[in-house]
Amino acid sequence: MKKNSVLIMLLLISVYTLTAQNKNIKYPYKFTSKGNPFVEYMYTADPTARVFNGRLYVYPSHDRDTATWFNMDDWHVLSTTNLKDWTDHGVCLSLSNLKWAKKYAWAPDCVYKNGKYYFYYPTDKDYIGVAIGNTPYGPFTDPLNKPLLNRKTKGVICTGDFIDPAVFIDDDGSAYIYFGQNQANVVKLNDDMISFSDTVRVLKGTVGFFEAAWMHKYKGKYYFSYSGSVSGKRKILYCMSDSPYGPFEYKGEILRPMNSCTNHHSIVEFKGQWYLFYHNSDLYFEQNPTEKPECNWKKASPFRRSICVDYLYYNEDGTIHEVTPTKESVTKIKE
Ligand code: FUB
Repeated sequence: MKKNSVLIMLLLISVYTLTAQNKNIKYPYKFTSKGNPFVEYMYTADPTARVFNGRLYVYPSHDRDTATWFNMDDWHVLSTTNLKDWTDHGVCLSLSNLKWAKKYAWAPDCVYKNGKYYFYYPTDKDYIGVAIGNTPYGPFTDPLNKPLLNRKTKGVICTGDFIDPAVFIDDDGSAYIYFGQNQANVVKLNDDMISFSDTVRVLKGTVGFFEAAWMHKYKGKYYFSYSGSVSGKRKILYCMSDSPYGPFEYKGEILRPMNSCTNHHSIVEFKGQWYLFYHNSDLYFEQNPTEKPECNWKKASPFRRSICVDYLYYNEDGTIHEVTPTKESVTKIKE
């Protein structure tokens, strides 16, 4: 057989494998992680991990099987109690459920407050919406019938895409939403979680911020992490502060550049251990073995990503140890 025919055959097999698996799936769908990336039946990206009632939930975005750009339509929810055995609860929200959003269902977040789950999501590269659910896996419905925030909201500075909301709830119950590209914006949410009276501010002290805002707290300090670069390719970087508003002090790198070109993460503590969730294009490259497994914006790989999880450790002084991505992923938590 000629080399070209072999290549075409390999390509067809890989496309068929993903789409065929997808078509037969009935939700909730249970699967076991075989290592990183841990979701193999569809492409997933931008994983936000949250813990509700002793169960870890992941809210990824969903890259299409045949994507050649970030044309994403819906969001799934996955959950686990041991990081090995997972349930995909299916689609929790779709662009088709939103009257005002047309395209680009990108990186979401979900938090719990006052008996409800609040799902925050960007669309159209211009809007950030909020939807409410009674369970962590939805279904979520839009209470506002309009975006919560947009790039023209007073105080917003956004010279790039208006995307990537991440909500942080402090120990006193105050909730802050971080978002943006090129500039990291923040605004405190009202107690209803679907409005704000505070002014939007731009965080001071971040270095090389691009996108993928994430805030977490450890031993009384505020850690703002994000995809960005000091020079060269996008890494996961972080800085620290004594306040959720900053000013921040830049601390360094958490994760090296990924073969997916984009880098997007979340940091979560679950059953006494800290984890870094992130994405790469390893599944795509396994399915397309003739392609070089490196970032290439001219190929489909940046748009067919897959989520991973590895351990995250702190140093004695509270700084974060750089995470080494593994194929093995994490081990099953004993229950
Ligand atoms: O998934 C679409 C976009 O790619 C996200 O919003 C960015 O953070 C990047 O991962």
